[in-house]
Amino acid sequence: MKLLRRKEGPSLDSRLAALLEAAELAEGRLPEEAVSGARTVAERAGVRRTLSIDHTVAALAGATGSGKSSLYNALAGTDLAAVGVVRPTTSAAQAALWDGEGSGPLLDWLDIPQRHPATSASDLSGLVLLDLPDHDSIQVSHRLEVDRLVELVDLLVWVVDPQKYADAALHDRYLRRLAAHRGVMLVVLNQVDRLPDSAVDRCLRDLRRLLDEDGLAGVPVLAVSARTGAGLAELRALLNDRVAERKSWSTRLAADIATAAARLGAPEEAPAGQAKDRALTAALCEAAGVPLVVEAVAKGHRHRAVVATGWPVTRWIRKLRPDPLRRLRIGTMAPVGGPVGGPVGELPAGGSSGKSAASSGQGPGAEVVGRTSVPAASAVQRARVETAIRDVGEAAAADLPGPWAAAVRQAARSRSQELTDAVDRVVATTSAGATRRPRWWRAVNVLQWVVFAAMVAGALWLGGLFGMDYLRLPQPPLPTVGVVPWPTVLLVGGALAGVLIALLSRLAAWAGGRRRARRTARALRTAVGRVGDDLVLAPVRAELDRYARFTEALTRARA
Ligand SMILES: Nc1nc2c(ncn2[C@@H]2O[C@H](COP(=O)(O)OP(=O)(O)OP(=O)(O)O)[C@@H](O)[C@H]2O)c(=O)[nH]1
Ligand SMILES: [Mg+2]
Repeated sequence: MKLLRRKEGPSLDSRLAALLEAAELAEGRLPEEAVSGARTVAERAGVRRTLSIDHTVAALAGATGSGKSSLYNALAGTDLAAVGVVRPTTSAAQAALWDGEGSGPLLDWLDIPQRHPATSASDLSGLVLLDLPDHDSIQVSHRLEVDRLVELVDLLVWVVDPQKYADAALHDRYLRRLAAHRGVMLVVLNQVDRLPDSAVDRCLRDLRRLLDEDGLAGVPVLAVSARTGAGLAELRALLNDRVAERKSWSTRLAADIATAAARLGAPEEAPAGQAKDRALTAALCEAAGVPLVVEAVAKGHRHRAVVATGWPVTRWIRKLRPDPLRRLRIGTMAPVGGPVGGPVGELPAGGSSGKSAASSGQGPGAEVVGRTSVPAASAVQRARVETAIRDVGEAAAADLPGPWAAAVRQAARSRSQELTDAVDRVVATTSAGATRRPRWWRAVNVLQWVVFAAMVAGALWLGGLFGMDYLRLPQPPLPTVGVVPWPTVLLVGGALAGVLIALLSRLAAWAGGRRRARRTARALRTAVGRVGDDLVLAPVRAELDRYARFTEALTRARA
């Protein structure tokens, strides 16, 4: 017996675990009924396998008056159950035990207090035979008792009689639904002593046809008479085979698992979800005002270049105008733990440092990054984002069964509330680096002031000479460059050089601004794409993954 337990155990074990796993993964996705049904089956199976597996619990079930109690008595060899003319007769299930030692906990679990030892031949050793009330009873309690025990027993023996074997109540409510349990089912046509011999065969053929239609092909059908004892030997032999195999309990549990798994869903390959993230990134970029920011990056760079490297005589005019980038409140608030000149300045040519920007934008260190003043998204832009999110959900849900498709669509939307803030944050942090000042500005600035100083020196020198001439003082000797006196060279040369340096710097700043704008655009697309990935695609992927694990668990549960 121990050997058998080991043989049956692992596969049933893993199938049970798989069923539980599938139920857990389906929680909140599939109808509660199917999920809790699977849990109940798993729980019940778990208990049954810890109880006596040396006993096979077979139940005689059927309509009132079909002769269940008569058959029960005939098999047990003594009149244990009342056989009556008043219908229904049996109101509570009772058990006849063949070698019932150790079956106590099993019968306790089945909640059957009435137990009797059978007195007939002990070749049925290990059989626990139950006489059930009628399944089609006018008494609700009878029907409930039957339904309860039909779920629990190892072997179902349906007792029908020649009048009522085609009853819809039997076929619709029980047999067809239990098609998966055909391996643990027998059908007994009782009261054949009431039929002429020729009618028995016809009746059996008809019953066979009905059972085949119920999906119960292969289920043994026996013609018996509890009254005359005809066919009882065959029935005993059949029961004996099943009891000796001691497999009915595990076959039943396996059928339970298969049925519960089937209620959770059909075995399907989880489709590989493809995500439409391009459109999403584009819509998010538009809504977050990325084109506006990129333009401001270029303009801001030129603005700051003029302030830093322009001709000192006129650069103050530029200072009066606001910085286009700072006007968007970008670069004014640095993320804690990183200099303002962060991401963009350190960008490699590929512009892939959007990651660090995005992560610093979402990390705890970036909390001081306030909202930018980039105008809020227009209704059209918001609608485009929503459409893109919906498309992501639809594309991923395309090949999924209904409830799971709904869960995937919902997953795509689940964090969309966070998008606006998250995207704004990465726009602020990613483009903050665009305010970094190139080193050459400082050198040019120094040069500008040197040239400016020369110009002023020339002017003062000329002014001094002019004053001395005015006061008719003797002129000191005047050094010259060729024929041009030095003060004039300093004044005119200084002015011309200052203007020339300013113009060249402006040219360089124009190119630099364009380059910086391009890099920022790339970094922003990457960073915004990552936000879309985190908040839209990741939940979708998680749900698809859940579905894949679910189908995989379901396949294992059915194996
Ligand atoms: N002729 C004949 N009568 C039978 C046979 N088996 C049972 N009966 C009679 O059918 C009637 C009902 O038998 P029961 O054994 O009480 O039927 P049951 O299925 O237990 O009925 P409930 O307990 O009401 O569900 C009784 O009068 C029996 O004598 C049989 O094989 N042949
Ligand atoms: Mg009865």
